[in-house]
Amino acid sequence: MSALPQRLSLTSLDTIPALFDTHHRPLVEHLTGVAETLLAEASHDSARVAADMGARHGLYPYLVPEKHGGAAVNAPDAATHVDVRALVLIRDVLGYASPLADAIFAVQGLGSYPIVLAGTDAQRERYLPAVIRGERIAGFGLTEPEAGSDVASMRCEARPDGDGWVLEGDKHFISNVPIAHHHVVFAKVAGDEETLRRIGAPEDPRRRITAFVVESDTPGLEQQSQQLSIHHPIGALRFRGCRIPGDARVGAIGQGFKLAMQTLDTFRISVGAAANGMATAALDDAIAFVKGREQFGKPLSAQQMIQGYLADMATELDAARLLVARAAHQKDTTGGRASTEVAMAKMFATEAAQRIVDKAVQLHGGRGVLTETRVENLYRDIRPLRIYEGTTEIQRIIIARALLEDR
Ligand code: COS
Repeated sequence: MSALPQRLSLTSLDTIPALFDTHHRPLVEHLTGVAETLLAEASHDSARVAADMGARHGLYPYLVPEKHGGAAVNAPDAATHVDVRALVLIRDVLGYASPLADAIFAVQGLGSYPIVLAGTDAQRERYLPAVIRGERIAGFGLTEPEAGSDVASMRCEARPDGDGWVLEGDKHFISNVPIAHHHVVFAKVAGDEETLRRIGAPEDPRRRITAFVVESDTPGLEQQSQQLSIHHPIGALRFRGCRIPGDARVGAIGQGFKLAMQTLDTFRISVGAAANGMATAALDDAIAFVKGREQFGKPLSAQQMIQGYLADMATELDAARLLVARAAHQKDTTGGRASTEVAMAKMFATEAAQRIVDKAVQLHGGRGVLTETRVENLYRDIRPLRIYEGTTEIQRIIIARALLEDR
């Protein structure tokens, strides 16, 4: 496994210090040690081991605001905002050192943030301290077989039943499925007209999406693993007459769509950061390889076409880091929506990282497609980032809508 390169200290904090705060500096120092440990550990294929890393290295507290016992320091609203720049720094380093630990960390955040935003005091007390300690691993149940990008078309239903709810429907591509202790699940409240009126459900069915927190071992919930081409815990949730208590609802009836969007708005930035970390790893390995490999009587690194590749890779990586840091800074300092900046950062960084990793594979020649080579692993690891938490195409829609609305 590669040693920690000098370049890792060039996370966005060093590239653009003006966009970070003084309290981010000790975090980066801590993360350098974390990266060294992760790189030294041989096994990166056990989801449970990777999930423990977030707790062992004190990273999960950054998913929860200080006010609720976490480490996320943030100015605009200490109760509900997480420190997005800290998340960006963490995922940059995790993306570099362990894409598996990175993915689990991210979903731990997605599956907790709706509770941070809209949970009751009792829900926050029950879930957040355990999430911080890593005693609970969280999932985020949004995507369905027939509702991916079009979230509002989801079919999963929650029917009022006595003092609780009954969930019916299917979710898939739900990360952390085999290891999650609970999932924040989004479903449309349903029932006859009288019931819907009684519970105050909105008339438009697309606006009835509501969030619930569901224990993984609830009777009527079946979890099935799905196999990806990378090491990543993921699977499906099947709800069949799954009864959950009334206090499992997170936020108001019909608030679910916005809760999901607010959560994505916060965490999508960090997908860009993870992409930057993976791209950094690819660039490091490419540089090391071309310096050592001789063809036509001189090292590849002495050949201008190869130098051109490296220059393009490094420039794209820096541009991606700038966009990610800008979006994170905007989110941290205004506290409001930053959907356009977030979408630009997510789209550009993940697309750029794909190009960077691809070039790194090309520079390695045949060795680039050997499964034992890190760039080959990265080639598969980077691919889902252009899809999950909103595809590149969805990010373009968000950016274009804002442009058209503004002018
Ligand atoms: N924060 C807060 N509110 C938001 C929001 C955000 N980021 N984005 C949208 N909303 C609000 C809108 O303001 C609107 O509110 P009003 O009806 O009160 O005006 C409401 O939510 C509906 O928004 P919109 O009309 O834009 O919804 P669409 O159904 O057109 O969907 C997209 C918008 C496509 C952007 C959304 O469905 C999306 O992000 N899809 C991708 C889903 C995704 O990332 N899936 C991956 C799952 S996790 S791996």
